[in-house]
Amino acid sequence: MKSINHHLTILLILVGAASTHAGAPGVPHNGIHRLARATLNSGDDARPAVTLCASDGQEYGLRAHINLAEPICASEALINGTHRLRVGLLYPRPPAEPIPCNTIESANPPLDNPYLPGNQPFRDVLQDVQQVGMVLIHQGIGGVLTPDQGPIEYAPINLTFRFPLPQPIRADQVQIACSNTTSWPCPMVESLTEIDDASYALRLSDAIPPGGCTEFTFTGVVPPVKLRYEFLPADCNMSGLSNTQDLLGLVQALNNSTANLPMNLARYDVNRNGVANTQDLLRKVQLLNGTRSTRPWNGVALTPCP
Ligand SMILES: [Ca+2]
Ligand SMILES: [Ca+2]
Repeated sequence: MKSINHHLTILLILVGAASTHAGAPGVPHNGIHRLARATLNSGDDARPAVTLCASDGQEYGLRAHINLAEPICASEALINGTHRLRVGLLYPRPPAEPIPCNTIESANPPLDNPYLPGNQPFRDVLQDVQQVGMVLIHQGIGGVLTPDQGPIEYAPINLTFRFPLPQPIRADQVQIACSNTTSWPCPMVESLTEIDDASYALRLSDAIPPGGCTEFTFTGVVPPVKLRYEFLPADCNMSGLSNTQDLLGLVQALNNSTANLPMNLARYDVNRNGVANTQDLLRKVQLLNGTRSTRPWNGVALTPCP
């Protein structure tokens, strides 16, 4: 393949209704115009039509004066110097179907909350510390001493992207933001291990802090993708508030024998010992009162992910 590296003039055509900007699809508006200039590491004379995944998470159609003998990965384009268009894979032929943005297909702990409908952060509601001798150990997602809850593995975080990544991502390309660091600091990335070109294992320096939202941004993916978790100890009924109503929810689950279903341990095995029973009622009362915990949780509302 002929390889060149220079500025190429590309024709940008918006397709579909993916734009969040006002105006009809395909009509230049709000700073996005038909003519754009980009730097790409490829090409000569053909004009493939491709669909691009932009940095705003939208998808745009593109016709470009470039020839691509094979899929390549380019970095980004500046549209009229104002709109940044990050380019993922470019294909040699017009794709039959639009090329969707890469996302995280699955994660363990789960990407989505298994107990509430809709796409939302996975919520950990179990105990926040474990006493080992005289030492209190942080527990929660990413914490190395946090046991699995049924089929759910809490540490490390295993994630699978929807599509293979064109190049491996590194640990320094994972940003972590925590909305609540009053109990303990936001963890750092200890390691990011590639399992295959679409799967990684992420190890943290500590469990994610309780009380709020922890957001991982994978900046090595184009466009960056996010993974969010929430942690509110003792909130067994997933109401976003820890109080005595959660005791009632646990009692009911113990009475109707649903508490020990494998997928339910993540909300009812409060002391994380692998079985849900009346000891978890005791542990929940302790959490509400602040015994062997980072704080009293009775009456505390979760600061949810935005
Ligand atoms: Ca609750
Ligand atoms: Ca238990």
